[in-house]
Amino acid sequence: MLFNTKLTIMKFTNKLKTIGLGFAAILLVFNLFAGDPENTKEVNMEKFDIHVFPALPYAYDALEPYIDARTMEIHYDRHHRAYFNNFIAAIKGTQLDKSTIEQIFAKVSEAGDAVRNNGGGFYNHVIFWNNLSSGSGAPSVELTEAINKTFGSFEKFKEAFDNSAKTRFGSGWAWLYVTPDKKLAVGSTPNQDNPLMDVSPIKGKPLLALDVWEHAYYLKYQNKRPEYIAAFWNVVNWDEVNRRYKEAMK
Ligand code: MN3
Repeated sequence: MLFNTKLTIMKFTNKLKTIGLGFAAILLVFNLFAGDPENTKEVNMEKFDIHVFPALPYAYDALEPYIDARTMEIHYDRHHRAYFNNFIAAIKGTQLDKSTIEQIFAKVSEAGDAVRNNGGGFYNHVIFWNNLSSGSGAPSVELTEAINKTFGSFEKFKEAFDNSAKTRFGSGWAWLYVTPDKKLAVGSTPNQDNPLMDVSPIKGKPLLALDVWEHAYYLKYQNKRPEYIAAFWNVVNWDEVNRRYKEAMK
C-alpha cells in the first residue's frame, strides 16, 4: 500500500515534470516567435514595453497625393523594418532586451551607436506613421490654447516648426514636444535622435514628428524639402497629437 502510494506519487511527479518541460518548450517557442525581427503584429503602435514591428495603420496610398504610395511602401517596409531588425539584433541577449524603449533612450549614451541609431529609427517612424492620417482633424481646445500661449498663434507655431524642419542640415527630424516642465517647444534632432534621448540637446515627450531624411520625400519632391513640409500639414493626425498632448501633460 505504502509502496503503491509512493509509486503513484513518483509517477505523478514525473508527469508534472513532463508537463513543466512541455510548458517551458511552449514558452521558449513563444519567446523566439516574439523576438523574430520579421514578425509583424497588429499592436497598439505606441506600446513600447515590448519590441515588436507594428503594422502600418493605413494603406500605402492613404496619404496620396501628399505622400505617394511608392515612398510609403519603401519607407515603411524597407527603411523602417531595417531599423527595427537592426535594433533587435543590437539588443538581443543584453539587459536592454527587457527594457522599455523609453528606458533605453534615457541612457542611450551608454548603449552604443547601433542602439541609438536603430532604436531611434524604429521609434521615430512609429511616432511619425501614427501622427499622419488622411482625415486630419484639428488641434484640441487645450492644445490650441498652449500653442497660442507659446508661439502667439497657430500660424506662428507652423512657421517655427517649418523652420526647424527646413534648417535641419542633412538628415533628421523636426518635433513638437512637451518639455520636462510641461511647456510646448519645437526643435529638430540629427539622424535618428529624438527628444527622449539623453544625448539630445532638446528634451521632452514627442507630440508631432516629421521625418526630413531625403528617403521620406525624394521620389516625389526630389530636393524640394519645403514643398514636402508644406504637404505634410494636409495629413497631420491631430486626434493623435491631441491624445499625446493629454498624456504628456498628466
Ligand atoms: Mn525615415
